[in-house]
Amino acid sequence: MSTASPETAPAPIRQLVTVTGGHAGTRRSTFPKVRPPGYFSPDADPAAVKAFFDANGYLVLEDAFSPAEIEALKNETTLICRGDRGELPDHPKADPAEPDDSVLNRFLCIHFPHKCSEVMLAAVHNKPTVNTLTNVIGPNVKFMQSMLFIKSSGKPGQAWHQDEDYIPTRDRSLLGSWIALDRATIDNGCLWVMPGSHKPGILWEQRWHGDRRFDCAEQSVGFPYRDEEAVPVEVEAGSVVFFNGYLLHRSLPNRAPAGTYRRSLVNHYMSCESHLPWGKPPEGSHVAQYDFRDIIIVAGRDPYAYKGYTDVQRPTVRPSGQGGCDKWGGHKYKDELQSETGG
Ligand SMILES: O=C(O)CCC(=O)C(=O)O
Repeated sequence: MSTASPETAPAPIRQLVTVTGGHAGTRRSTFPKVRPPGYFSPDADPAAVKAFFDANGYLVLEDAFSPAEIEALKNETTLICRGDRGELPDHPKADPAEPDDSVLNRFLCIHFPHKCSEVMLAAVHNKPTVNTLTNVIGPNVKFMQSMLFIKSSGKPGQAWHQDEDYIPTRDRSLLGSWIALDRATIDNGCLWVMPGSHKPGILWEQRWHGDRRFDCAEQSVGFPYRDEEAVPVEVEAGSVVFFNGYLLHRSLPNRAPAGTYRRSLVNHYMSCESHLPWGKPPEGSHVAQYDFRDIIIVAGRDPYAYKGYTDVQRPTVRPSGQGGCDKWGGHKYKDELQSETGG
């Protein structure tokens, strides 16, 4: 029996945004019908998978997540953005009457969604993913961070960069696992990779780009590869793109029709054997001893288990660059500088 009076009647059930992503139902001509090299199914020969990854620094695992799992992750994305999994910094909980599209449009990327969502946390342990991780990294694998990209139409991409610039390992074992929640295409801002660029083991200089196609993070410069050598990694929802932490990669803006998204969940892993000197070492401790311990073991054993584990990271919202990059150093875009100097 309902006890709701007209004054206390519950808000109407909201329609969660789950089916508007990518180009569902409108396969674009750019999408590879015949897959390029580097696309594997979960039952592919592990030796072939590892050989491709070692040579190129990336690979695609198709059908790693079921359609039901992807639906659950998209639902959860909407709930996180609305503040229904805990209020996000500087983003008050959305009014129940506000449409999902309007809420999702406020976000480019949310860091550490696994800290507020059981569904996001479960994705960290996805079986085909863990099988691939143990194949290419080794038997002992730990996880340390997640990022949830919403990237609605019109949102910027990320300029060329290498993830080990942000999350340093001591054995070059960092690996990103980029889970497509929507079909990712050139139009809606898929990943682009520079095949083989992980091999020299060099972290290239980073500089502010001043380019409105990209968000506030800096871009790598000075490397001996041309943009024309880059490969777009177009994938279906449910596929995972794995890439080495030294691989140069970028994404371009989402130029797909308004009201669509290029959602992806990116989880980062590395070998358990390496310390993780990530962030500022505690007062008085040397970086050589520093080992960040807010981690999850996803395979094998942790030789540093005796140190224990922490739970310190919380969800944060990454600035999109729209409205300026003040929080990331007050950088100005090229066109702003030109208009200031009258150029
Ligand atoms: O998803 C994107 O647009 C960029 C992701 C990326 O660059 C990363 O995860 O390092």
